[in-house]
Amino acid sequence: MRVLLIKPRPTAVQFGLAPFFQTEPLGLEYLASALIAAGHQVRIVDLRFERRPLARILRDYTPRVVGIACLHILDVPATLQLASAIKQHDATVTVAVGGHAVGSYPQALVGCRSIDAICAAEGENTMAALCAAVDLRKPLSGVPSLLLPDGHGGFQPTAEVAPWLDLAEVRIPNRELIQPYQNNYCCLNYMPVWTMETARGCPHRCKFCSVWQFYNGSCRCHSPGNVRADFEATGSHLFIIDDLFWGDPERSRELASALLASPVRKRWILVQSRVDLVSQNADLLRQWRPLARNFDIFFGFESPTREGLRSLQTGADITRTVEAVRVARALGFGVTGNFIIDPDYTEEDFRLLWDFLDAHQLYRVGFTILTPLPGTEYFEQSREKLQVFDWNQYDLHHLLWQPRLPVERFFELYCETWKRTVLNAAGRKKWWKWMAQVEIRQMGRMLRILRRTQHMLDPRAYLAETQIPLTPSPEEAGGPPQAGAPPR
Ligand code: B12
Repeated sequence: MRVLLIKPRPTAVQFGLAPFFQTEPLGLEYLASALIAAGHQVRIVDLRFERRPLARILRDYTPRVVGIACLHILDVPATLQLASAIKQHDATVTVAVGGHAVGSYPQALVGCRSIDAICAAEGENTMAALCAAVDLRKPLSGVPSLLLPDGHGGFQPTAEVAPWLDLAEVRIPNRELIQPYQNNYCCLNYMPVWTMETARGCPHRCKFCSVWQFYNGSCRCHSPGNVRADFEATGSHLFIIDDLFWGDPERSRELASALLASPVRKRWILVQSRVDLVSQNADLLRQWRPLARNFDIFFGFESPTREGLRSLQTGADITRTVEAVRVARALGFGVTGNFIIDPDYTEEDFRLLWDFLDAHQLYRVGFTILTPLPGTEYFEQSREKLQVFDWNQYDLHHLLWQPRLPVERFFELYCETWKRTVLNAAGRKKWWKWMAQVEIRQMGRMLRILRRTQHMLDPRAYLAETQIPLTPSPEEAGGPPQAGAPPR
């Protein structure tokens, strides 16, 4: 049976990581491997880079099932449009939607009548079972871990819940199907970029993060043999997307040994980790370091003050942050990361943050505005104060409620913060230095990326988009939530 898997093009791509991080649809590559092993024909279409119109693809390929990946809540508006376009093209096609955002918060799709099934969990077995049911004309109600239309615009779960997959049994992702798009995948000056997963889940319970909630607190690892095979199947710039790299030091040592036994080395590796893990595991980091010429660690720094960290319940500590930066640099790792800016920030808080950045020379970092992500406990707790429920504004760069400072001033200081980073093409790292880091044929693209990111340093760009009133009356400042809040 023919199955088409689609990565949508999100409608909001101006701010955040989106302008300079464009990476492959890894989840769909895992699904493709599982479906091909089950005997189906599969194609992946990445609409961010596809030139052919969708209608033509559907007409030429005539899939019986179309699966849409909705990884970020930002992808929801495009997912809804796609689902209805597919049904309009051919009402007999089965439309399934899966991915982190809808698995965590399926309520975002309520009211859409063009979706036949939502996958509430990992997709390998579920999508294979769904396709088998369609192929054999059996009802989808027998497929575990799906949400099916209830006939009133809502969705209800199927009777069974699939167990978490044993990742040792999961096939490595199919990288051939995204080959036509590979050259488009990039992380700032690294292009083309590949992504890879060695583990799923995170044991920590940060209240703003949806990962542990999606995986129900589970943490599982791919087998060292499969990780090595995938490491060898990927190119020289590699972003390892695990949410918590080095999370299990013993397993991580075993994995490093497996990879070091391979002749393959990378030009650049990026991993995401926590400051406490890095500050406590210098030996482990030393073991990993030779695997790439440049090796960056992305830290969730969150907040530069102890009070700020406590309020976000990350369990991290600022002295550990400082120590982690020192350890990482001493071992030859590049330090990058993200700070969370609370709309409650005062002028003084911004200044403290800038002092911290200067004191520790942290200029390859980003700043996101504290955003309760649907599917988290924090989202439910924040409902009363949220004034915006337009998913296009959930890119972590929009205000979703009235800040303590006037909106204009908040964005001025927010942009001033961004200007201190290497992204400021007229600041610390001039644009021509970026150019020097890419091959000649990629210079045009690098220039376009850099131009797009300058938007993020301009308060007018944020003010043009914000849905928060600029000069609030006292009632608006503390008023009731907006009408039209999504269902709980
Ligand atoms: C890689 C990644 C990115 C990449 C982009 C990846 C891409 N190709 O789109 C980059 C770095 C660019 C990125 C950017 C952002 N990201 Co991001 N990202 C991730 C990360 C770390 C891994 C995703 C991944 O590849 N997982 C591995 C694959 C195998 O898993 P999967 O995609 O979930 O797929 C499985 C299932 O979901 C399911 N499935 C998937 N698709 C489908 C489809 C069907 C039909 C079915 C049946 C099943 C199914 O089956 C798959 C296999 O089991 C996740 C964290 C996470 N653990 O998910 C955050 C995460 C998704 N990102 C997040 C955020 C907040 C962002 C940013 C807003 C951050 C920022 N600072 O700007 C931006 C937004 C970008 C934008 N504007 O679109 C949040 C999303 C929260 C939310 N609910 O929206 C997450 C969860 C991180 C977090 N800790 O909170 N991100």
